[in-house]
This record gives sequence, C-alpha cells and structure tokens, in this order.
Amino acid sequence: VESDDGGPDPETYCGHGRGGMGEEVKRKEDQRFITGRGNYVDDIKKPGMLHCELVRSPHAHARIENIDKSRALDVDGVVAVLTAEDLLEYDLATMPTLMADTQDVLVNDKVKFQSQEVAAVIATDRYTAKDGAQKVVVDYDVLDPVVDPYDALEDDAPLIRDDIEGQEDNHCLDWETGDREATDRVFDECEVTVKEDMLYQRLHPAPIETCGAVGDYDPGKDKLTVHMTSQAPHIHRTLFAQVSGIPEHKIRIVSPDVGGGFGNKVPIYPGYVVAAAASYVLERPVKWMEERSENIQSTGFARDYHMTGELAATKEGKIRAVRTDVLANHGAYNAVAQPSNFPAGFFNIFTGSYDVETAYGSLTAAYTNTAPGGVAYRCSFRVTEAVYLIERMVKVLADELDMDPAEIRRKNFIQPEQFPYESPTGWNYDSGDYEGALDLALEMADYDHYREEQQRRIDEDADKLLGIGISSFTEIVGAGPGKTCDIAGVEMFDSADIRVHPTGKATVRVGVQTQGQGHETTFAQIVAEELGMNVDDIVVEHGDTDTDPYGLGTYGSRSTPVAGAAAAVAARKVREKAKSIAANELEAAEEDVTWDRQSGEFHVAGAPERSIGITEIAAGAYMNHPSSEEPGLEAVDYYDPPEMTYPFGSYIVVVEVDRETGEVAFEKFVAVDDCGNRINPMVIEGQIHGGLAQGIGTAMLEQVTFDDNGNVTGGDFMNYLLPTSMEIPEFETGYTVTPSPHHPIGAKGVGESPTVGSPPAIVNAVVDAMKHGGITHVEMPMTPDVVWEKLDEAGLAI
Ligand code: MCN
Ligand code: CUM
Repeated sequence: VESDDGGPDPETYCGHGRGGMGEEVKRKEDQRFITGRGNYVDDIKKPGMLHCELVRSPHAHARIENIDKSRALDVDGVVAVLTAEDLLEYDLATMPTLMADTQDVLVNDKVKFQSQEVAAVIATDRYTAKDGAQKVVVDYDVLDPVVDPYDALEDDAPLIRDDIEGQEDNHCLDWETGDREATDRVFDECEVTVKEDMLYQRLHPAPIETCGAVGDYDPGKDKLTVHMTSQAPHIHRTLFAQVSGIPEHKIRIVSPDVGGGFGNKVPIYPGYVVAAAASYVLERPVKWMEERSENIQSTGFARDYHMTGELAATKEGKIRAVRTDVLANHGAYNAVAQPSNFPAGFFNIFTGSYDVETAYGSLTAAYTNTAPGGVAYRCSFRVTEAVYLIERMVKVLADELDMDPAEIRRKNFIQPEQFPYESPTGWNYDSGDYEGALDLALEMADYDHYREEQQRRIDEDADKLLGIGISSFTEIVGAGPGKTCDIAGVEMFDSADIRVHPTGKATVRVGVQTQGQGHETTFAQIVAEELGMNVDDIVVEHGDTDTDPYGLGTYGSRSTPVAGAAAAVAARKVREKAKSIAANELEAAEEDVTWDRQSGEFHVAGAPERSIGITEIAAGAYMNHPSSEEPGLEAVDYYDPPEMTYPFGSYIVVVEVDRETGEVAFEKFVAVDDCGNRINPMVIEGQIHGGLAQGIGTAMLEQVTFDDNGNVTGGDFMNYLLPTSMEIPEFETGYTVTPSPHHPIGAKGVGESPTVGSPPAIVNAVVDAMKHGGITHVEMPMTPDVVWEKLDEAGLAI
C-alpha cells in the first residue's frame, strides 16, 4: 500500500504536533523503567515455582565418566537433579543451533567448553538449588583443550567434534565470495598494494539483564508457557515445538521487558530448554536465571575474526580491488545467530562505501574449546568486521601514499547518482550520499585545525601526540527479503497488527521485540503519523506469541526496516477503510474524500470545513458502519522487504596519545549518521550514544581471553572491562537524510551503526598519531600497554 500523498519524501514527514514522524516524543516505556516498575523475567513469580541452577564444567575439554546425584538429592529442598540421561528419555538431550548444528542441552558424553552445562538442580529456592549444584559429583577425564583457531587447525590438535560423523579435524566451514581470478589479476598488475593483518577480538555483549526463563507447563490445559529473555519469541516458539514435539499452538512464549539484548538473546540456550523441560516433567513452574559470570563465560559471544586485508590501488589513490582472508573462531558448535544461508553473515559487504572494480574474500571457520557464538553485540551480522577491515585498510593505503584520509575516501566513494548500486560481491545498495556525510563531519570536527595542530606537536616534539581518525562506513540492515534470508527455514518478514477501538484509541501489535530501543514509542509514532492520531492514543504491544502476529524478532537493526514498514502499511490499510467510513459519515462519494496529513483528517474535496478525524471514524466503524464494509477498524500486514536498507555515516575522532604512558584521551568525537527518514530524533540520539560507548569499549578495553586450559580469564566485570561514564567523551552528533527509496516511510535502521562505524575511526586516530614513526596498525583493545609498545617500536616513547 503506497502512501496516497507522496511517500517517503522527508518533507512530508515534518511533524504535525501529534507525535508522528520526526518528533522528539519522550519514550513511553521510560516511566515504568525509571520508577522500578519494569517487568523482567526475574520479576516473574508463580505459585509453587521451583528454581533451577546449572552445574557447569570447570574444564574446557573433558569426557564425563560419571555423575553422582545422590548427595545433591539429599539436600533438603532439592526436588530433582537432571542430567543428559534424564533428558534422553524425552528426546531433549540435544537441540539444534540456528546454523543447524546439534548442541548438547546437558552434556551427554564430552564437555567442549569451560562452563558448558552438565547437570541441572531443581529446588524450592535458588539458594538450595545452588547448594545442591555444588554437591553434584562429576568425574571428568580431562582432555587437552585448544582455544586458538590457528592451533585448532594444526594436524596434531585434539579433535573437538568427535560427535559429528566423519569429522576428522577442527575445521568448521569454508566460504568465499567475489571473483578470485579478476581480483588476483588486478593485484598482479596494480602499482600500489597494501596488506595488513588484524584481529577483531572476541567480545561479550554484556546486557544488564542476563539470560533466564520461567517454564510453566499447565497439565490442565496441556499448554507450556515460557517467559524468557528472547529477542525473537516467535521463532523460538517454532524451534521449541520442533525440539520438544509439543504442538506449536500449545506453546506460548512471552518475552516481557528485556533488559538489553545486543544479540545475546537471539540464540536458544540450554537453560531455557531445561527450565521448560523441568516444568513439563515436574508439572510446576521452574525458573532459571543466569549469574553474571555464567553469562560472560557461556553466552553467545561476538566477533573473534582474524582478518587479512589487502587493497590494490593506483598511485593517485584510486582503489581498484579489495582482497581478504579470514580465520573465524566459532567455538565448540556452529551456533552463529544469523540468516541460515549466510555462513559468514553479511561480511561480504567488505568493499564498504567505495566503488571498486572487483573483490574477493575467503574465510575458514574453526571449532575450538570455547563457548559458541560469533554474531552479537550490535554487529549487523558481521558488518562490524567488514567495516573495520575496509576502513582500516583505507587508512593504511592513505598512509602508504602519504595522502589525506579524507581525500582518498572522496576519490573512491560510490556517487549519489550510482544508486541503486550493485557491489562486486552482489549487494544492492539502496541509496547514499557518502560525501555529504563526510563533508558535514569534517566541518563539525574542525578538521583542518586539528591537522595543523597535529603537525605543530610533531615539530615541537610535544609529549602528547595528536591523531585524527575517520570512518565512512556503509551498513546493511533489515533482513529479509524472505527469498534470501531465513532463520531455520522461516522467511525473514515481519508484521504489525493495528486495531482501532470504538472510542478511537488503538492497540498495535508487532512481531519484533524491544530490548531497550524504544519501540513502544517509535512504532506508535509511525501509526500516529499514518492515521492522523495522537501518539498517546496508541499502545504498542510485543513479545507474546499468543497475541502478536508472527515475526522474526529484533536483531540486525531490522525492526524499523521490516516491522516499521509493516506498521506503516497496516496503518495505510486502516486508512483505506477509514476513507470509506469517512465518506459514509460525511455523506459524500468516496472519490470526493481526501486525507490531509497535516491535519490528520479526511475532508470533502473543495469543502475543507466538512472534515472528520479518527475518533469519529472509529465510532462510525462500530456504530454506523456502511453497508459496503464489514464492521470494525483493523488491519494486519506481513511485510517482506524487497531489499535491505543501507544506512551510512562518517565518524571523526581526534585523540591525544601520551608518549610517556601510552594513554589515549579523546579530544573530539564527531558522528554523522544517515538512517533515511527519522522517526524519533531523540531515540536515534540515544541509540547513537549507546552504540558509540560500545564502540569505545571495543576499541579501548574489551576482550574475552582464555588461559591455556581454556578457562575464560576473569569472567566478571573486574576483568572484562566495560566503559563507564568516566571513559566516555562528549559526542557531537549530526545527521543527513537520504531516504530509502523502497521503504514505505523511507526509513533505514540505525541501532547498530555507531558500534559498527566507530572502532575503525578510533583505531585510525591512534595509528594516525604514530604514523610518522611508521606505525600502520594497532590491535584492539588499545590499552595503554599496547599503545606504549607501539610508541616504543616507533621510537616515539619517552
Ligand atoms: N529509529 C528511528 N528512525 C529511524 C531508524 C530507527 O527513530 N530511521 C528508532 C527505531 O524506531 C527504534 C530505534 O531507533 O526505536 C532502533 O531502531 P532499528 O535501527 O530499527 O533497530 P532495532 O529496533 O531492530 O534494534 C536492534 C538493534 C540491535 S540489532 C542491537 S544489537 C541493539 C540496538 O538495536 N541492542 C540494543 N540497540 C539497543 N539499544 C538498547 N537500549 N538495548 C539493546 O539491547
Ligand atoms: Cu548482531 S547484535 Mo543485534 O543484531 O541483536
């Protein structure tokens, strides 16, 4: 359903004072969050509810020889101890991962990573469950672990996946994209080539709320209700039905308030299955709630990409080809949370914002004795890695050619008139104006001034060096289309269901799931805009498979591109019917009635005083419906996007590097984003701030590390360093608006852009400060010791 008054033209959405598109509506949900009235999984208490604690392996690689439950069962209050043997009886000992691998729910034979789930103790309260868990005696035959993916692929590496038939080594998968021959040819003939190895380190998504579930099987209704921390309740229900054999209509998944997801809550974890299974077996509600260190050690991690990047260019700085090779650490199972057909996610967008002739990428993934994962933490399905690769490499090339990194980008940008643009790896970019965003960022950053200041400090041999880093990234968000993107076979569409009630208020239900992004506000704004309603008259619901239309969930910044589109289209369907009712109420022919976006009312052409708004129309729909229409006023839309959306931006970071200590301080941090038409600028600003903070954490502090035994070194926030307000500088944000031509309201996603775009800008800045010493790369996280080593290597340390 097209808009009848101009479509995604940004001028159309200028704000009409009712809380529609483009207005800074305060987040409706914040009232309950900031007054402690949120309702999270751990807030759920049910009569007779039991508590579950998991017994986790202290070893990364070990065969289980025996599990003795007896001492645990002796603990007063312990109701049951479950092991794989018990689950086998119900055919629940294993579960499929999102990439069709098979993961143990409770370890049957061999532990494959430290903290893997071995047994579950169910007791009357959490403390008793914990006491019981400590009394489960597990005999392990400890095996040699391997945690490094390079080591894992050595001939003499211990075999991790002996459960897979025919598997003889730790090789997980190979993947390639682009044109190898053409790319090699360009590299052979090109005047300039550059090459750099870089690690995008393993990160932890760190939501405030850890994962948890309350399983509640009702034998009277023969229905299983699972409250769980889920970014994708509907697909989780489908998977639950497939695994458990319980029919799908007898399962209800409820994802109540979710305290941050960041991709952590896309996969299914054994704890969810155990809580549900235990409630089924014991016929009592069972709660499982993870502790912080369990979350850090076992949850779906992010990145762990060992990349080699290469560019081939002319002496003038025109990039002709990009080549990359990656070794990915997938952990003990292939359990990456991404569309089924994309084994490397959307990494193949690694040519970024640049118009290059040809490109080739290859990747190998390895199993290691580490927790599974790879796609999480605001990553847009590995676009983080792709953007890091290309934006780092452009800087490497600029330094090799002694060119200004802004200038070299300008030389290579895809130009506005080239859209829709097909990339050498087959992606179809919808729209962009990369130079516009860069120009604005340069101006905001006072770029020329800082370049002069940088040189002055070098000339004067100052103690603190200045570095300026740029990143001009392009993202790809909004999966589907369903024909190419699916999760476990289900096409990646999304949905919205709008019901306007007799008094003119509306309930909107969507198939996506907010974890803090503000959907209760922004989806209401879309509907308010398209129906001429006031945003306060609309309530948005989500996260209940019994009441919401089926959708694929929130991740990959897809909510606005897909469910946002569904909300707009459903609203336009309602508007179609509203028009017929309006004509009836106004006693005019339908052709003579038009809708006015400014007033939000229908009126008779040529007689603007004869107008009618949604309240009267709703009354008409229920109390005086025209004979040509059914009573009621509602519509549902299932939206399969024709393409993804390609938000973009330019970030500029100025840092000061202390030659004495290696400490890095932020002087300036400019972020210009373009997410097409903006629904709520304040929500976007919040998304950008949060994501930039995470980008700073990535670049400066965060990394999951392992010791030689495969233990996560420091599974807590004393050791896994997250940025606090002390480490976060003042951000200066700006924006441009380049609508998506195929999205009903011209919007693109934005939730991940800042995390995707900022790490390379920060690393580029730190490298830039030392480039006169010959430094071409600094690995993340750039802690003072790492930076000092580089200063020392460059002869710049004092
Ligand atoms: N928005 C807007 N105008 C646009 C685009 C978006 O006003 N043109 C608004 C949206 O209406 C929505 C928010 O910005 O309220 C983010 O929208 P979108 O880009 O569609 O992303 P999603 O809603 O699908 O959120 C997912 C994305 C991802 S994948 C991660 S990871 C992440 C992120 O959002 N996790 C978050 N931001 C997070 N923010 C919080 N607080 N908590 C998380 O767990
Ligand atoms: Cu990759 S993290 Mo988000 O897509 O939920």
